[in-house]
Amino acid sequence: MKSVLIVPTFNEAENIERFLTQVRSDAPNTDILVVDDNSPDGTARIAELVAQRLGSIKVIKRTGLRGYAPASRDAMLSAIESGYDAIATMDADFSHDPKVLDKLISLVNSDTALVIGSRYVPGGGVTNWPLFRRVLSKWGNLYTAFCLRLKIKDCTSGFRVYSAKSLKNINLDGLKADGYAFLSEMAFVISRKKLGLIVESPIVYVDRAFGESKMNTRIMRESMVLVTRWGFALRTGIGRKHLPR
Ligand SMILES: Nc1nc2c(ncn2[C@@H]2O[C@H](COP(=O)(O)OP(=O)(O)OP(=O)(O)O)[C@@H](O)[C@H]2O)c(=O)[nH]1
Ligand SMILES: [Mg+2]
Repeated sequence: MKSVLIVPTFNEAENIERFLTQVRSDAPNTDILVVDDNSPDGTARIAELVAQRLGSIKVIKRTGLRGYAPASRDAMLSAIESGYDAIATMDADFSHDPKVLDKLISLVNSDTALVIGSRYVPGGGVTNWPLFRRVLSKWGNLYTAFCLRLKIKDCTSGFRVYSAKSLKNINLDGLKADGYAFLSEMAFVISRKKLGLIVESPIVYVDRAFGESKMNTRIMRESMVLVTRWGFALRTGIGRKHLPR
């Protein structure tokens, strides 16, 4: 199975070289697609230098409107076009352990649409996150699963692997989210369209040691608004046109 790892980056100059080197050593058979949003700190340039050294790394340099979601969607379209079978995503800040990537990829088969590296199944967890982030993430996930009627414990984990087969059935350009709500939206669409099994496998999430989080109130608000709107539309039929398809 041909696999690729998408790594969205914004200002990850302190992490990117070590991250790419580590992924290559832990998952040598997986190509890497860095999708950078014109980071002012020169992340893309560093990634290109590492790519020259290690090979099998492509760097997409986006300009214009930045965002986790549009960057991920662009990279997914590029990965589908390149003929990969398994398309993984990970953060560049070492919150996700590169050693687990191969295992998550190995769980993709013809029945599986999405494998989620999950903090909230037995064996999973979060280390050194402040209480506020823990509560926000845990309750955000419970709320999301309730609204969207998903039997998923960790809808918002960015460490995951999609089967290309499932992605090909999604109109990525028609999705609504700009920020991390994209992650819930993808799980929601896969479930609604019955594109295959969604499997959770435990991961331990580690708070970043270098660089800054891009999480902000706008992104949190977007998540809350979209999930609530979709949950409302599911139950009442009002605003069905807002449902992702
Ligand atoms: N291309 C692109 N990547 C982004 C953008 N925002 C965040 N990222 C990347 O997405 C990944 C996750 O972002 P983080 O800032 O770590 O968000 P988080 O993991 O929810 O927050 P922390 O746990 O506090 O680090 C990282 O690799 C970021 O560099 C963006 O606007 N564009
Ligand atoms: Mg992070």
